Amino acid sequence: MTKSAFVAIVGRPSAGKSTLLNTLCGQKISIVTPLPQTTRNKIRGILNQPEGQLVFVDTPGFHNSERKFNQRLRTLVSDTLDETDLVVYLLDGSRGPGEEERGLLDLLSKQTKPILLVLNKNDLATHPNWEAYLAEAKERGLKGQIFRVSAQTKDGLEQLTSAIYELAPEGHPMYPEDYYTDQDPEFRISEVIREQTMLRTRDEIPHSLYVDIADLEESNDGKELWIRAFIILERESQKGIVVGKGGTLIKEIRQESQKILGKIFPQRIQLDLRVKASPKWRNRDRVLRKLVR
Ligand SMILES: Nc1nc2c(ncn2[C@@H]2O[C@H](COP(=O)(O)OP(=O)(O)OP(=O)(O)O)[C@@H](O)[C@H]2O)c(=O)[nH]1
Ligand SMILES: [Mg+2]
Repeated sequence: MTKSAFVAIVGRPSAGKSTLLNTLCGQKISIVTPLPQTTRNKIRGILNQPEGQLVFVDTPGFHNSERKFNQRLRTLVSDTLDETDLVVYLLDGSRGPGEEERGLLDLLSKQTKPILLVLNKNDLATHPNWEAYLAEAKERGLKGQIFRVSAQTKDGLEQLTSAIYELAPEGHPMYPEDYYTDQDPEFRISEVIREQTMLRTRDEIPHSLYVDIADLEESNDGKELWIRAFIILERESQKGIVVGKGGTLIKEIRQESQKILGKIFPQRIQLDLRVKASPKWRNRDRVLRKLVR
C-alpha cells in the first residue's frame, strides 16, 4: 500500500509558501511575488512519487487585520487546517517572528495532526530571534523535528519530503497520477495575469486588483486559445497606472502573461487584456465569494 495525504502549507505573508509548493511539485502552480498577500485561494499542488501521492494545499498568508477581505482569507486558512492530514508551518527564517506568528500558534496548538516546523530561506542569514520562538512553539505543544530549507535553492527539501511521506497515512491516490494540480484553466489564467500585474505595479494597486476572464475559447483546429480578460481595479484613477504611458505597461503585462501561459497550455495563446474599475469590490460579498474560495 502506498501513502496518500493532504498537506496544508501555512505561515505569515511572504514566508515562501507558494514558492515551496511550486518547488515541491516541480511546476509553476501558485503565483509568487515579493509582495505580501499574493495568494488568495487554497491552491492544490500534487506530488506523485513511488512512495505515494501528496497533495499540498497552499494558503493565503496568515494576517491579523480585521478587514472583511482578510477575515475571509483567515477563515480559508483554518478551514484548510481542518481538511488536511498534515501541516507544514512555514517560517521566514530571514526575518524575525512576525506578529502573525502568535495567532498562528493559537490556531496550530489546537490541532492534533502532525505539524512540521519549517524554517525557510536558509540561503539567507537566519534571524537571531527564531531560536526563542521555536522553543516557545515546542512548549505550546508543537513538537517534532525542525526543518531548515530553502524553497528557492531546494536545499533541505528531500529530507522534508521524506519526513512527510513517513508521517502520511496509507491510502490510494486521490488524483490521477499524471496530475500536478486540479485548478481549472480560467483560474490559472487569471492568476498569471494577476501576478504579472502585481509585479509591475506598486503601492495600493497590487491588493486592489482582481482578474476576470470574460471569454475563453479554443480555435476550431485546436491550435489557439483565445482569452478575453479584464484587470479589475477599485478606482477609475488607478486605471492609468496599470495601462501605463501610451499603453506600454498593459502591453508588457499582456506579452509576459502570454509567454507564461504558452508554457502551461499546449495551444498558442491570444490574449485580449483590458482594464476596468469596479469601486470597492473588496467589500462586496458576491465578488468575495467568487474570488476567495
Ligand atoms: N531568498 C529566498 N527567497 C525566497 C525563498 N522562498 C521564497 N522566497 C521569496 O519570498 C517572496 C515571497 O514568496 P511567496 O512564495 O510568494 O510567499 P508566500 O508565503 O506564498 O506569500 P503570500 O502568498 O503573500 O502569503 C518571493 O519574493 C520569493 O521569491 C527562499 O527559500 N529563499
Ligand atoms: Mg503565496
